[in-house]
Amino acid sequence: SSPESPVSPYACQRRTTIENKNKIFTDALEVLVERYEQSEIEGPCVAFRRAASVLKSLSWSIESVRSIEGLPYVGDSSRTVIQEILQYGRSFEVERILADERYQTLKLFMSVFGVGPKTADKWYRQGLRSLSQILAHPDIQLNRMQQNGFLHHSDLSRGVRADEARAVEALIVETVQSVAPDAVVTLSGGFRRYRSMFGHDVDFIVTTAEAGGESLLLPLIMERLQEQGLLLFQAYNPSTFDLQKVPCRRYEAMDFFAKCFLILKLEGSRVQGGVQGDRGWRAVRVDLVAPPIEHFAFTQLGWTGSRQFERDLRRFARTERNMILDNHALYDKTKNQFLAALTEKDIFAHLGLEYMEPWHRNA
Ligand code: TTP
Ligand code: MN
Ligand code: MN
Ligand code: MN
Repeated sequence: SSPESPVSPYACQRRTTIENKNKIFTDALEVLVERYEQSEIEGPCVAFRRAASVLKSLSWSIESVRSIEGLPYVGDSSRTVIQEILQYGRSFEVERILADERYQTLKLFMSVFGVGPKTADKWYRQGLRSLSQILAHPDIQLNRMQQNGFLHHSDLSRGVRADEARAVEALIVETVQSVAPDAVVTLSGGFRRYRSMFGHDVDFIVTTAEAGGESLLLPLIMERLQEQGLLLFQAYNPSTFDLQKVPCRRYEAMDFFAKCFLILKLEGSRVQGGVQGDRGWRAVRVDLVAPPIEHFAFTQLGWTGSRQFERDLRRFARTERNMILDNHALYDKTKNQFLAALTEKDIFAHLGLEYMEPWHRNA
């Protein structure tokens, strides 16, 4: 796009690579997003997310307020932030948030695996300000996920490099081959979008052509990892999938397929040196989801992200096509029928959208 060409209000109609020409502006807007996410205030959160996403898709850098006129979702609040940055090199509102004790503390608490905005806010209101205060507090009961979040916090908050993600992929592929030779592993999430560095985890879809076989995959994989001493933590949700319940009307669709949230021990030379010195391994967050093969394309589209791309894809389906899209299925409300798909391309075609490569989905 040039400053003159129109920009779609839907991320699924904008090519967004990881090369962001307006990072100084989108970083600022994303601080505002985060601040409202912490307080679970939906309206401004959506507005700033959309504005940041529009700016990420531009092939040009913003150099004047005039150049952002007519861009979708860049409203008064976002424009004020952009204008301040253009004029003073920084936004005062954003600086105030960054310096705010509540913002900093909730950000720290929410950086722990298993801690969301409600728990973080509760701890803050109890007067807690650091991770060590939480661990030392006698009345705080951590669940198993949070205990492991604290235990592996320094590794997990370091993020995952692309070469580490490849090492995890090799491990998962090898594990799946040994327990279910017919099963197929597909990388998804940020690393499929070629988002080069610092994913917070590595995401995979595992499925098999054998009817019903997908329900056995995750327990077998976890068992094998456990035998090898590589499973540091697992939270497993068996499938609650039921065709009667889909497509899901909830805006931010969760999915019902079997999935597990893991912390794995990644061993070997490709491991980044940690703060504990060169112990030869690091902890890595890994997510696995196992849909039945006939739903694979929907799961692949839903788990590749980005989250903003997914939100806009569902909004486009609903608003522009009278269809409901989620991680399981696509339902045409005009024709009153499900639309089947073998590949992501089929889904884009059903929606009347030009296919978008994963590396263009970094909205
Ligand atoms: P994430 O792994 O959270 O995000 P990401 O891979 O884009 O970036 P990073 O890991 O670096 O933070 O989620 C990947 C996609 O999977 C995202 O589009 C949301 C989707 N997802 C679901 O649809 N259902 C789920 O239960 C989960 C956990 C994720
Ligand atoms: Mn991910
Ligand atoms: Mn994430
Ligand atoms: Mn994930």
